[in-house]
Amino acid sequence: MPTRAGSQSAMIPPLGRRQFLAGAGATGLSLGGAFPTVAQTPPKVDYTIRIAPVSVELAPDKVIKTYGYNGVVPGPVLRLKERQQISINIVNDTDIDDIIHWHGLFVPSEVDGAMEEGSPMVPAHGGSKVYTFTPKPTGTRWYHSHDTAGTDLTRSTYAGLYGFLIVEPTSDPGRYDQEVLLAAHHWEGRWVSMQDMRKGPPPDNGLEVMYAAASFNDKTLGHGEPVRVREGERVLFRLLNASATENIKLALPGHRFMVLTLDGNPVPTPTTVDVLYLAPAERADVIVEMNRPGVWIMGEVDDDNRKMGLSIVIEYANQRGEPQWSEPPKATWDYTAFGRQGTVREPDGVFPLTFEKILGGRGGYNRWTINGKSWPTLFTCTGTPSK
Ligand SMILES: [Cu+2]
Repeated sequence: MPTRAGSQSAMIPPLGRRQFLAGAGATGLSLGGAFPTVAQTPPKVDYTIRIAPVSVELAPDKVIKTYGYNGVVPGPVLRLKERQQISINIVNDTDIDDIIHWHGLFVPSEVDGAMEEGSPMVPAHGGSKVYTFTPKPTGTRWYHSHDTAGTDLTRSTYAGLYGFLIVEPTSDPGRYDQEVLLAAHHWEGRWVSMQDMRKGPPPDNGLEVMYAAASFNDKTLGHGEPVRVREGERVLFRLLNASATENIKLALPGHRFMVLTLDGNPVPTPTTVDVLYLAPAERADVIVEMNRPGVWIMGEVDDDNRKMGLSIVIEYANQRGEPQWSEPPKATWDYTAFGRQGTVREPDGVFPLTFEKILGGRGGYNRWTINGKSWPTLFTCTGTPSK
């Protein structure tokens, strides 16, 4: 599976307006024009996304049976133009109702792809829905299933139901030599009692999810094409943590990440880091200056996660040998490093939010609350309103 930009977008069959008009024209012709035809103008559809079962070969001995978009995992890269309206037809060829959420876009709730906000589900067994919206703001966004998985670790974001959605600005200086898209994901989740496996969790901790495999895009280390680079290149990595539950920490030995955007939005202070932290759903656009020729492993800092497959080979031109990994410098993650310097205005109001994990006991499920309540029970935010 290609990791390069653009290579996946070629796989999307855009169903253009012209094709529809051509079809309509042919129908009109066969009727001979003798009857006033009832013009059933089909909506203009720019893309069709089909939700269906798919097999993902992470490695020859690791084939995952899951669900995906248009037969590929991640789904096709959607490159949309800023402020240009598009229509996306979603077809659901699975046996449960599903829905696609456009993560990070400012769009009306009927087309946002969140059922609790009022977007309709796409019915199972071949149902379809056309979502029309104008994408904004620009940047690295993504799309994913917004179905509720509950305790089923094969559904929604546990499955291969995610893809990049990039809103391109009308003008882009593009100060990089190549662009690489990497979506991290964890596979084959199962519920376990952590306290039975290692020390640490309290004895009455509920079940937690553990995974058997992880990947960048659809491959584990060494089973896909390496990212091929040349000395002196500036490579733009668009990184997405599409794992359902896991935080990830990424490094490329001997190289540093210049963070330009977080969650698709330009950071006020672009900052260079050795290790990049991404929580589920987070994204970062980073530039890496390729100035350490060799064959390297870019991947999870945590050994177990990296060995489970969350890594990829970075290969300089004319370099051979086993891919090298080395421990990155110790680093902490601090969002304020990318923020605006200077003093922060006093807040207009203060609303304390208390997040709690309620232990489920061995074999039970943990719960989480904000101010003592769990969704969909609403809580009243009490605090100091504006002065
Ligand atoms: Cu989301």
